Amino acid sequence: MMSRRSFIGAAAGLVSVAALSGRAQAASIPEAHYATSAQTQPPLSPSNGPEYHPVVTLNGWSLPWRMNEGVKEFHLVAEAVVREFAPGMKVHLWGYNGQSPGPTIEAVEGDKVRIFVTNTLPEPTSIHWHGILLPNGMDGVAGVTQPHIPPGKTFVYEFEMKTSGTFMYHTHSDEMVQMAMGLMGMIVVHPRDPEQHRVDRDFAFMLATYDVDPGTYVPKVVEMTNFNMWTFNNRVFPGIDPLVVRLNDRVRVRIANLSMTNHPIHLHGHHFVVTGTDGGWIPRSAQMPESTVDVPVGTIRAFELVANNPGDWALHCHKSHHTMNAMGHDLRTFIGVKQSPRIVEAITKLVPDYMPMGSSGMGEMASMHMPGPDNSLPMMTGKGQFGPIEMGGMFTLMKIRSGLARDDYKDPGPYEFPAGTVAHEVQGGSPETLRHNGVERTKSPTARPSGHGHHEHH
Ligand SMILES: [Cu+2]
Repeated sequence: MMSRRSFIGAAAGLVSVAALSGRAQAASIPEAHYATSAQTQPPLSPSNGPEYHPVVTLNGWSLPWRMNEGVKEFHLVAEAVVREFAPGMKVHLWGYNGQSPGPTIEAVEGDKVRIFVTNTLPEPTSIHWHGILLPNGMDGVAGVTQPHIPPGKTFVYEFEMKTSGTFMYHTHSDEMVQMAMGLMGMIVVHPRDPEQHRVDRDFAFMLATYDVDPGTYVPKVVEMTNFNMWTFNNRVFPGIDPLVVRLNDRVRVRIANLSMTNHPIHLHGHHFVVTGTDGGWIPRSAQMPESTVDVPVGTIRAFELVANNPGDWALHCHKSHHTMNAMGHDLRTFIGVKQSPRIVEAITKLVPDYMPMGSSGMGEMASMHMPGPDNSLPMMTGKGQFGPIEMGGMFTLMKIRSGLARDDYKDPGPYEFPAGTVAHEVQGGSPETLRHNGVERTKSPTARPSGHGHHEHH
């Protein structure tokens, strides 16, 4: 009990509905904890039941439970929430217990769980437990395995967490609308033996996408392909917290994809191995070294690395359009096109809000202060210690530092590079000087037939 209480006390933005825990213990439905902020909450160590090493949900939190005669009882409330995607932009979503995605549910292999689901949405819902092996009637497919949960009602699901691994939960009722509104969360089932698959830091987050017109607040739920907000746990850069890691820690990152497309997630400066999916753990003999892992739709990929290279390492989706925020303007490609004042004037007559930009790329936009509509973010933004970062969407940093405490997840600030280790300008490098000094661009020798082609024998 102590560790749960001190966690709740320490974690800003985490509150509990029940005024008296004694009253809640006596009630047949457990209290519903909820979170009021999108900040990453510290790991929630188990207050009872078997020991495990808890995960850290990026810009999220884990749901406390109560133990009732050997069964872990959780309470999810499906409700309308306001989720801040990044400072300056809030989106009206549907979620669970105050946020979207909902809180991570953590349990241990072999745990019996009872999950109460209260529906305060304006329409019926249900929850499917993706990847969990359970009896058919607990699978949450509304109309097929259970009646819909009507607005204002509470249903209960009860099953055993038979296998360890990374799973998720999401609505399985009016799915197109309810998934597009954010009704999803993660489930982490820890091995019974805490030493099995043991890591020092264990991160989890979901991939989701939304179509929110700049200046509006509600995602367009009929959208199928044309999304403009690419999120890690319903946050976009620069609103995504860094993954803070102690030098030489063994690190796991669990990524679940409930968007409409695949996301190749790339980590700089390290090689990792993919160790798990939503089907369980991958045998060592089948693990491949990678530096990018593609996370297909409706799946989970967990990868592990030894963080032996200190620094600020980019962790991002490799689809370059997914590391941008919504475009507030219709942009055409003008790279290499000289835009003289005369041409700009002529175009402006035809297109009054035309902005001359992009003739040498669009990086300059990151430092332009274009007035955007209310509740919108710059397309590319962020400021690093060397200049503008020119990113948005699915982008964050893994910050690897020596000298951190075991449980220190605080942002350590920008990396202090050892002297002489940063790429820098050299003197005499201008094209003119290079020519003057006889450093010419050398044509490589023309390729010749190798001599093995059969036409040689004619
Ligand atoms: Cu992507």
